[in-house]
Amino acid sequence: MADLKELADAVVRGDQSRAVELTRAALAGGVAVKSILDDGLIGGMDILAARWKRNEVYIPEVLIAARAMKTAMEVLEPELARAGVKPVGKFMIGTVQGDLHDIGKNLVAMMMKGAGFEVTDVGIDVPAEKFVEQVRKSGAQVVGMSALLTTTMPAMEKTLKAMKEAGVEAKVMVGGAPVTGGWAKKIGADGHAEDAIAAVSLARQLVGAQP
Ligand code: B1M
Repeated sequence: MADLKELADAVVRGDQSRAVELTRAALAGGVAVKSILDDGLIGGMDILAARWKRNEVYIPEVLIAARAMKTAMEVLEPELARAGVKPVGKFMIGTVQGDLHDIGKNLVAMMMKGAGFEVTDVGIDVPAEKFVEQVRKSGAQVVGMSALLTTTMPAMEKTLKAMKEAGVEAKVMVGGAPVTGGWAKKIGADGHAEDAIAAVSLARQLVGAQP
């Protein structure tokens, strides 16, 4: 267990090479893959999420930690598949049509990965039809739409309508600086999240996992 605490610390510090080294060492030492994921990598991201909630860390620190977690995940992923460990859920995210902002979207995607979701990122300026096509392809249970411009918020409504018309059953959540809970309600989305931490809690709720 001590090694996994060190691994979580390496993630929190954003120390990529140490996180990879400790992940490899834990695997070689016979530590269960699921423990490495839950107590080491996700454990580290949970610590960071709590610090972010308390305004003790800034966005760059979160991004750096998420990158360390992602790099270590690459070592772990084949073992997770071999051990039959299932993700918390499947999440898909994109920035809606007409909108090129992706920093917040990327942060949400990284935090979702850090929380154990399988994430499909469909990028920026994503037309409604592509959301529909990709949600089917990815089998996502939750779809996230991001918008940073008031002028692109209507594209969320258009995309949601297209998904409903196509019979897509995935839950839909929305976010981005100008987006509010009231807007989510108005367009018929299943929820709104203020930031990446809230997005993880909401997605967990939407797939019926513990928030
Ligand atoms: Co743009 N831009 N921009 N811009 N830009 C804003 C958004 C703006 C507020 C600046 C301003 O005027 N003060 C303004 C929008 C005004 C409005 O409509 N309300 C604006 C504008 C007008 C424009 C252009 C139109 C400028 C022009 O060309 N005249 C243009 C539009 C281009 C386009 O998209 N078609 C434009 C372009 C750009 C750049 C390309 C230069 C660049 C984007 C680079 C990139 O993303 N790769 C850019 C940037 C960087 C910004 C600001 C400065 C920063 C945005 C950002 O990354 N924030 C921004 C001003 C500002 O916010 N201070 C601005 C950091 C990021 C971590 O936060 O994205 O809010 P944020 O994400 C948060 C939450 O919102 C939430 O979680 C994240 C983490 O906490 N969240 C979600 C986001 N998505 C979520 C999804 C979820 C849940 C939560 O669930 C699915």
